[in-house]
Amino acid sequence: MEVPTAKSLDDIYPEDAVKSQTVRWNKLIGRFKEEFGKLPDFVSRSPGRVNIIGEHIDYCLYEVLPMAITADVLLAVSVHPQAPGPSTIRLINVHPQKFESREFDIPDTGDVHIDSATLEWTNYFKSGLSGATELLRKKNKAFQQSVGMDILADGTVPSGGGLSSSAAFVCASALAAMKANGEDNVDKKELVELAIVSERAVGVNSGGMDQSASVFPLRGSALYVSFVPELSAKNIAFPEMKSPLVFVIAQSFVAADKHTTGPVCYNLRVVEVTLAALFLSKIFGLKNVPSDAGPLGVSLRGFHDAFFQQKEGIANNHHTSKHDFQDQLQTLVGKVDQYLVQDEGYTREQLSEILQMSIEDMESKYMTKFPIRAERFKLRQRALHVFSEAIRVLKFNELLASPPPQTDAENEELLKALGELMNETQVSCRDLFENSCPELDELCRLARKAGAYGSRLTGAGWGGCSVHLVPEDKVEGVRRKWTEEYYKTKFPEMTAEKLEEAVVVSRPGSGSCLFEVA
Ligand code: NG1
Ligand code: MG
Repeated sequence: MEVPTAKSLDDIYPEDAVKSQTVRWNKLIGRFKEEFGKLPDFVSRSPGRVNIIGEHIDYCLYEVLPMAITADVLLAVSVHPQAPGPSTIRLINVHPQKFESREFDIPDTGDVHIDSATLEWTNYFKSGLSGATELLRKKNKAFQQSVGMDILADGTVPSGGGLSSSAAFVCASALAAMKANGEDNVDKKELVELAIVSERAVGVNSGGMDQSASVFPLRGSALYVSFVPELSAKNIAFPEMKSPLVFVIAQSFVAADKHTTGPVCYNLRVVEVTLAALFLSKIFGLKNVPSDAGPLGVSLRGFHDAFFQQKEGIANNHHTSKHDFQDQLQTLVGKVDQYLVQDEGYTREQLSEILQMSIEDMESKYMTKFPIRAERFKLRQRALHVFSEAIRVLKFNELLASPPPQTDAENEELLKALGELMNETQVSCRDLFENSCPELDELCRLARKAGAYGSRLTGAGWGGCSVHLVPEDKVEGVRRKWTEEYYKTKFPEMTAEKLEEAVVVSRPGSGSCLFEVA
């Protein structure tokens, strides 16, 4: 499937957003003309996402269920004519005080240099550009170097907020670079795959959920993303319901910046689940745990499939029915409980002994590319979270696929069941994966008190955003509760404008697209 070229903003946004988006897009084009003295050739757009369920399991290669939101990144682009010598990229942001204008050259070799040690907004552009360059080279041996571009960027996805501004930026950038270099029909899957690898170049050992959720979605659907046997995504329409599903997103305003906290938060978790996969494979004497697409080359899903292959002779576990797959996961929860017994975590020495691998080897293989800091590795808790979360995604998906409720009671029952799964995720994140924080816990508690069916953190956690399944008639009540008991109490100085941004009711939006201007 190809990235679509939108003809009007009605193709891109939910009905109620088109008016305000028209104002924004016109402003963007006007500003572009002021800055660069001409019209852009096209606009490349990619949205942020909210993850409905399936947290921190994408990089373990288990299915997840995010949806695209309306907030997005727009890149208005004018392409320079091809010329010998270095090509120049000029990048301006509509908020130049926050994101300074930059200019850089791409040398004749075509290679794009990224200094991932610095937190710099244009790194995300460079990473998309560099990924696109590589893909274009693969497709056309003669391709070497990207053309130059003038770009004006406008992003409405809050950064560091768990709504994946980074993936939106990388996907929009890669798409812009493909288009600028003459690729009119960009394949969605190719774009996602290149964006996943590109974003790792910026220093985070990420999974593939965000890029999938930014590119693939069709408006009105959630996205069921699978990573095995290969990356694929299925749009899941929400069931027709008398009182529809409403997801409310609330910011904690605790900044969660993965580049600073990576070594003790996100990147550490990636290492822990990898070590858990190695540990379990060793304990069960698995011979064929294949290396896979997980960020460190070994995943809990890889262990899972190898376990059932060796124990039960199931060669292609991805053909196993969802029901049996759930049973397998339940079995694995039991195995972890029985064999990964150390609540206090495992030291490097203990792991080295169990894995029969020297500490130096272990460190150089798994802890060097993305450095981490830890004395003990809580494999038990992390693996319990991953397997149980994978079960919850399957259950949630099953509920969405159930026949539409006919009566009010059935409607209520479905909403409650969905909400309950989200609540269980929050408990698991808080207690087992330890990626929540008191502020996120508090937002969830308040929402449930005001009538939310389900409440949990969304995205990486340790701050950032939360997502809540709320009955339509209780949305205002929940908002009031947060305003009074969280935002105003915790941030008494907060401006009305910022408060306005804190809570967003989001409908499932559409994925990446291009828009031709000239
Ligand atoms: P955020 O921090 O919300 O962009 C991150 C990862 C995802 C996924 C979630 C946790 C990146 C780009 N994204 O999302 O792949 O692992 O955390 O479920 O690092
Ligand atoms: Mg991100």
